[in-house]
Amino acid sequence: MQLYRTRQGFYLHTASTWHRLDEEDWDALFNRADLHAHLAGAAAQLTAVKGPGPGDLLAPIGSQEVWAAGVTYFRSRTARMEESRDAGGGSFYDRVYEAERPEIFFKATPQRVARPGQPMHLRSDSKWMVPEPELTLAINADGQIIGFTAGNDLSCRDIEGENPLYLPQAKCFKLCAALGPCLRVAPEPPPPETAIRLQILRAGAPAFEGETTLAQLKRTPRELAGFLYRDNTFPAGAYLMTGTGIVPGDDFTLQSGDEMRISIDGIGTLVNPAA
Ligand code: DO4
Ligand code: MG
Repeated sequence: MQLYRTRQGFYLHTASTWHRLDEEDWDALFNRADLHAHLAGAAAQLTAVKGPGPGDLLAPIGSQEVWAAGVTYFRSRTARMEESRDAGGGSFYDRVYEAERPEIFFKATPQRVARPGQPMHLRSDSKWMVPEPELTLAINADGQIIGFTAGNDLSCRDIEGENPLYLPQAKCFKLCAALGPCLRVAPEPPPPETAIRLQILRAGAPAFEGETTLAQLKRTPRELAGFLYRDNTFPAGAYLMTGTGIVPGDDFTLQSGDEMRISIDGIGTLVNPAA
């Protein structure tokens, strides 16, 4: 079932029917121990309503921090090795792809997260930026994965390629992340055949299209969530992007006005312009 946060409150979409929930506290809902059963009960009791419009959607986030895993797909490993070759960073990426400990980095506070449709920021000091379409785990305060959403880990390839120590600047800036369009509440991870697609439109025409599946993800959602929560606390829960398996060719960079479209089976399509 899909949980939507909107300007009018929280909506549940299940079996082609929309319901409007009574609650108003996203963090409390996100951290309910019985979330799945609670929403199933609400869907059985509440009357059907008209669903929200695309302009009403907010990012499915309250006080959760957003973190991200990296180099979890072979394609990402190869792209990072190429972009950092001149800086001597090449072997870091190869090693972290094979290592037991994954790369995990801080991505965004909630105020840096764009809602569906909201322009994401192109850094003034970067000439090589790409969207990264990532399955994103919703993890409650107890460390349980409660669901999934689509995430855009907007990134500056030139800044991270110049020196791996610049990663926080390449990754974390105003409106550097987007989440949505909904939180798919599900106790089990999506199946390996789940497709992740990225389309970038320029003046309405495709400028890039790519696709991968979760079968290409080298690590399990539980493994990544376990590393994030190891020796750490998240009182409101957290989101964890699981890495990108789609990287446009080295000659591609985003331009202002481009439309980034990230689709994940079972979640929907997250659309954000670049500005
Ligand atoms: O190490 C650089 C970033 C990796 C990343 O964001 C990804 O693989 O998705
Ligand atoms: Mg990424």
